This record gives sequence, C-alpha cells and structure tokens, in this order.
Amino acid sequence: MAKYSAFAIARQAIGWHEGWERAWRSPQPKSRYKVVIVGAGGHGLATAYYLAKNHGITDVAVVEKGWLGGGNTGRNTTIIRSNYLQDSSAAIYELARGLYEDLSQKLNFNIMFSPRGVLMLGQTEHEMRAWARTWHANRCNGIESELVTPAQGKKIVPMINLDGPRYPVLGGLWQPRGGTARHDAVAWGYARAASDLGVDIIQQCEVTAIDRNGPGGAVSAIRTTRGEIACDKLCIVVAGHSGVLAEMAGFRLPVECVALQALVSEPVKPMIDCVVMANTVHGYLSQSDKGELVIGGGADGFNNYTQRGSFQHIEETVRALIETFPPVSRLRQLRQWGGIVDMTGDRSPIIGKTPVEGIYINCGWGTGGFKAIPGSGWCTAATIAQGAPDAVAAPFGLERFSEGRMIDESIAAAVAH
Ligand code: FAD
Ligand code: PYC
Repeated sequence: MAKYSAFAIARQAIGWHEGWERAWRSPQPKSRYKVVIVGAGGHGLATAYYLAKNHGITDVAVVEKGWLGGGNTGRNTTIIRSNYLQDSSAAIYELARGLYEDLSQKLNFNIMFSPRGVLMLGQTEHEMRAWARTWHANRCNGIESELVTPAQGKKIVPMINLDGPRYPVLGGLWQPRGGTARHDAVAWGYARAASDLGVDIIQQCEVTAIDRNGPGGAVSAIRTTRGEIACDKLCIVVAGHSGVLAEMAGFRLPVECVALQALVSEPVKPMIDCVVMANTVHGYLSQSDKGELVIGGGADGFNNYTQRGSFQHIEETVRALIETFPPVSRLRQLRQWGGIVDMTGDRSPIIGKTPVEGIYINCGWGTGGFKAIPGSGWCTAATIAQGAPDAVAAPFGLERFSEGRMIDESIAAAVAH
C-alpha cells in the first residue's frame, strides 16, 4: 500500500486526487482462517493488526455485521486518559495511552491524537477523597497526574463556575498527557494497516451462529450472512452484543447492556482547550477541531439495546452542565446519538479465554474503552497468539468473577452509571 506523505499529497494533487487507492481491501471471505475476529470496532481491528504486526499471524479475518467503526468506536466522545485506581488497570490504560502517542506514525495514518489534558472535577468531599486516592495510586504506578485546587481548575478551564448552587467545585484530578483522538481515524488507521499486512476485513457479514465441532466441543466455524467460515481460533469483540455472541457459543457473560448517549453543539470559536469531566452532575465536554462542543452525560438507568439518543438525556445532561459551565446555555445543540455499552459489575473489561476451547473474548469496556484500544489490541493479540493470557491481560480474565477477584473501577470509569 502506498505510503501517505506530503509528497503523496503533492503527487495526487497533480492528478486531481483521482489516483488514491482504497484504504483497505474488501475481499470475499475465504472458507477457512487461522483466526477469525468478530467485530470491526477499534478493539477488534487493533487485535488483528497486532496479531499480524507483533506475531506474524496474517491468516486472519475480521468480520463485521455493519461497517467498520460503526459501533461504539465511531460513537464515543474520544477521551483518552489512564488515571485509573487499580494497578492492573493502570498498566493496561497507560500502555494504551503510551501507544497512542506515536500511533499516527506507526500506522501511517493521522489519528489526530491531541494530548490536551483531562480535568476531572471534584464536586463533593467524597469525590475529592477519591481523586486524592487515585492521585497517590497514579504516582505509585508512574502515571503523571496532579490534584488541583479550585483556582488551578479555573485557570485550566476559565469558563467554570466554581460556586455552582448545588455542587461547588472543590478541586480536581488533572492528567496533562490525557486528551483526545479522532475516533473514526483510529478504526480506519488500524483497518488500513492490518489490511496492508494481509488481514481480510469483511464488512456486511453478520455472525449468526457458532459451531463447536472441534475436539471436546472446541470452536470449528462461524456461520454468517455471507456463508460459513471455518477457523482454528475465534475472538469475540462485539461490545454491546457480547452476550448475544456468547449465547451462540454456549456460555454466559457477567455483562449488562445500556445505551450511553452524547451530543454536539453548533460549532463555535475556541472556548475550551482541554477535556473536562464533571461526574457528580453527570456531564463532560471538550471542543472538536470543527468547533463543536462534544458533550456527554450518564448512562441509561435501565438495560436496553437502543443505539440512539433520547430527549430526556439531552435535557438532563445540559441542565447539569450549565450549572458548572454557564456558557453552554447559549449554545444550540446540533445532533445526538447513542451506543450500546457492555457493563461489567466492577467496570473493568474482560480479556482472555472462555469456557469454550479456541474462543477468546474481549469485552466489558463499558463507557470507557476508546482510550484502551491500542493496549487492548496489543495484549489480546498476544493472548491469542500464545494461547495463554499475556501478563497485562491476565488480571482481566473471565474467571475473576467466580474467584471474587474484582478490579473495582467504578470511580475511575467516571461516567455515571
Ligand atoms: P464497537 O466499536 O462497538 O465494535 C463492535 C462491533 O461488533 C460493531 O461494529 C458491531 O457492528 C459488531 N458486531 C456486533 N454483533 C456482530 C455480529 N453478530 N456479527 C458481526 N459483527 C458484529 N470510551 C472512552 O475511552 N472515552 C470516551 O470518551 C468514551 N465516550 C463514549 C461515549 C459514548 C456515547 C459511547 C457509546 C461510548 C463511549 N466510550 C468511551 C466507550 C467506547 O466507545 C467503547 O468502549 C469502545 O468503542 C468499544 O470498542 P469495541 O471495538 O469493543 O466495540
Ligand atoms: O472513559 O473517560 C472516559 C469517558 C468519558 C466519557 C465517556 N467515557
């Protein structure tokens, strides 16, 4: 695949930009692959890319029922940070954040990583205690974060109203190397690089059944809307549909699905140059490169599979935000949407083997998996290649729920559940 560069742009400009090749191949599915990954979201595509890049396994297909990046990966609010409490979380989220730093160069695709800083406000004594504890834990794990005073918070985000009527700002946790990246570009960049290494990405191909005709009931094939595909190993990476796929394979997951919604305002001149989260009032915002305020709130309070927004959420979220960020009240809202997020009880992901021989799983990222995509793909690929959990992935195995070994990240997950 031709390299993207300033020279390539100049060369294409001479030919009226008519010579660009497609970013990834769209092959017909083969009858058999060594590894099949279900779900072309960021996690599935990154897993495929690192299988090929780090482990030389290129006989891989990624099958996607819709279009790649059309699930939560293309619907999220793009916040990247690694300021988690538990050691195992710090390891995987910081691995991911570090990989994001030069991902554009590695993939030869501009993912627009912008380490503009993430400020998580403390608006109750309880929340401030949680941030203080997280700050100490971050320092022990070598993660750069800082506990800030209200005045420092105001300096970082001048539009903050520190003296909100219900929840005054008492301080916050600041991660200067947190930030954002362009969500679609992350999916597209991994897809292009994986395709270039020989991975087949097969869109419009829904998995409808999983066959277990291998020794001892091991996986043997998937049935799809584009025919049967045999495989040695299968990895399920379908976020909000994880329970559906697990049921096809004959096991259950401790995952519940809810809709998480977001909205954007009309584009305006620069008014905020970092990401700010106000978790007590249930709202967060940043500004996109187009000038829109990217705004999100809490998750639905009931389980559902609705991949769309609702009026009640806009009202709740905007009402909460204007208390702390009064200028938001002057903005018209442009559009809203929703994604189906897969929530575990401890708000940590599930990565590793399943009760079915040959089937691996990567799910449970809930409201916070965009930031983890590179690290998750890295260690899921290692787990599949080795047939045993990679060191970073190991704590996140499914067995932790029966062993009572939870990785409680309900505060770091930040979004209200
Ligand atoms: P997805 O991107 O959802 O990909 C799964 C794919 O599987 C989908 O494309 C789907 O079509 C496919 N699939 C499902 N069933 C089948 C089938 N039967 N056959 C074939 N394919 C199938 N995280 C952050 O870190 N920061 C944020 O700021 C953030 N904000 C968010 C805001 C919103 C509104 C939402 C909804 C989520 C947010 N998240 C955020 C969470 C993040 O988006 C997800 O954790 C992450 O994108 C999950 O990626 P994935 O690859 O696992 O899933
Ligand atoms: O995980 O930081 C996060 C997040 C913010 C909004 C949704 N998820």
